[in-house]
Amino acid sequence: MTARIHADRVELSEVHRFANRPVRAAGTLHWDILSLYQGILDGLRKAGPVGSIGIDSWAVDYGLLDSSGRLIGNPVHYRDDRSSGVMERVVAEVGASAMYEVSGLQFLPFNTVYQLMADRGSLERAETLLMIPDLLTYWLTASIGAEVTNASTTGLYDVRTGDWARPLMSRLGIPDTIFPPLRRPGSPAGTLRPGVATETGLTSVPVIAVASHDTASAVAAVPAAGPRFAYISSGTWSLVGVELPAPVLTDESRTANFTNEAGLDGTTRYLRNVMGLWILQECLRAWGDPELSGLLAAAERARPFGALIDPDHPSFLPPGDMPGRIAAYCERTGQRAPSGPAEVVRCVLESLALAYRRALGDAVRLSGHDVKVIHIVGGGARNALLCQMTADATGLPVQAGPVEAAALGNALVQARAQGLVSDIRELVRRSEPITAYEPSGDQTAWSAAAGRLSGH
Ligand code: LRH
Repeated sequence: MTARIHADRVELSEVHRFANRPVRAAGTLHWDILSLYQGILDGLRKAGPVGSIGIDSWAVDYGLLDSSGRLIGNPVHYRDDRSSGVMERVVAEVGASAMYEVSGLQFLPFNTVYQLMADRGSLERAETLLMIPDLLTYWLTASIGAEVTNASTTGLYDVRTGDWARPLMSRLGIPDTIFPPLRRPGSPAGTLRPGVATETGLTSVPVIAVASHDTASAVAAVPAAGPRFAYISSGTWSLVGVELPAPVLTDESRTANFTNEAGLDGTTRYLRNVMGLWILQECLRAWGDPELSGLLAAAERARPFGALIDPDHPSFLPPGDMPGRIAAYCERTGQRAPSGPAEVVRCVLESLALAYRRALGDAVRLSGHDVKVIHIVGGGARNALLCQMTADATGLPVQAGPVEAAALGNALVQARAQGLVSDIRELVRRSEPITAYEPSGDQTAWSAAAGRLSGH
């Protein structure tokens, strides 16, 4: 994406889109990192002259470099099952409180820390660990660093001090020497290597550290006008929460499985990972990728509150036969499984809206941060049915958009670092269309459905 900064608005354009297709090889699900890097080089070449570059991506995954700076193996996908059972073992050994009071991180089986514990062999040969955006930055610039918003998803970052959690690393036998110095969003991250400059036609272009965790960039671009908002960064995942000045590290927060990820400018992204549109995407894949708009229209007409699932159930995490897993979940919980795509889609969307309601209720209760409006950003902002259900299920107004929030947050942090922008959210508000949804429909039916779900 390129962003052009005007005096009163930002104009985003897509210059190059490429698929991100994970590859299973010898039983392990990998990211095709070289193909992603090639896509970046192609995109830079097509972009033409730019003032700066910033990279954000999904969190938790990493590459390891050996002593000569070469990548040891292909980064493994967080949906691979190599870390299955590892979290339980590590938590039993170290203690959930001991981990949470340092990292403030939600307990998810794929957090970097558990992946590393499952990757001992590579760890022995590793000199440097780079999270995905840091690895791509290194290939572009030769500069090594760890951007904080993404570092905060490792489980090895201390949210109290804003530094790596070295005592925790030593307790786990993970060498602290592999973790590079931290970089804050807005700080320099090198300039293009001469070879990259030649290949892309871009010379002396600086790379700027942005909020390199895509969710942090998306939250930075939430077009909120005041502090009393919640957000749902809605894509493959739905990241549901509030922005706070400081982390919440209480026992209640830990047992409610809330995360304290680092946000832009020292804020805390206090949120829960809800499984998100992944469940729908995997259903579509299983059905041979039919047109979504037709299915959503059919789902809108389908009977409300048939079967309900808990989207956060671990059986929905790996890729595979999602309609079959939904049916199996329904059977286990004594429900009639939805029959046919329209009913399945209705079940998934209502269940997501209920999971949002639960996460938002928990966020407000645990943080004491009052909420007047929900901002939905990311691809899910296009899904009118889900946006309306979210307003209905929560009883709160929803403001949907922008879809490309992560790209906007990324670009505007670069622009701010160069003195071109002062208030990121204000510029997004001026630039992007927002669709409003008011709560309507039967609130008691949503409350009853929430009660049914909590009984599973
Ligand atoms: C969303 C996301 C999310 C992480 C997950 C691994 O893309 O970065 O915030 O938890 O991917």
